[in-house]
Amino acid sequence: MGIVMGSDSDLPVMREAAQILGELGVPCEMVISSAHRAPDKTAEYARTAAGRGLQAIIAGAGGAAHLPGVIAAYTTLPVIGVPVKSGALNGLDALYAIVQMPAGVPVAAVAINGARNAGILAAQIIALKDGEVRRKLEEYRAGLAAGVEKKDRLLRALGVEKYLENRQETRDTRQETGEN
Ligand code: RP5
Repeated sequence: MGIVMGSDSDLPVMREAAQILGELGVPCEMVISSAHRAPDKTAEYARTAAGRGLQAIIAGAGGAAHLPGVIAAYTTLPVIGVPVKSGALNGLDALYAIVQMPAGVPVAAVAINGARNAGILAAQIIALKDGEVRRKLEEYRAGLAAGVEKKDRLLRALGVEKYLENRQETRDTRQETGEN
């Protein structure tokens, strides 16, 4: 899997794609390129991606976010675009730039800063032909369902007020210990 970003300032967001892909057992490479500042490098990366065995590309950029679209123009691999929140328009500029591709050259856009979902969607593409990744995705989904079940049980046990107090305390502890 290729994860490309327009600048190192996108890295804190884009590493979430790499993290979930790692958990799902999909190897990936991370690359900084730019549709505007390094157009030749971007074109070369996209042109050679399929030949190097990549099966999809995740591309994240902020502002005038042309990186995913330009990559999509140079390859028929599926491209997943991540609008990165940056600058005065808070990511809306990047979202519109990524989602409004002309007919014929699609980019699958995820939410602003939605790099984790980009990783999961990329893994789902890989899972079409890779049973082990599919199994890990199923496990991941089961974990999500178990998380909802746990919260539901706790809400029933504590009631609304105590649940919210407990939730706030958990958040405060997470912030203190630097956990997400
Ligand atoms: C975009 O411009 C990048 O993807 C980044 O999100 C934004 C700002 O880049 P830097 O000025 O931080 O390098 O091309």
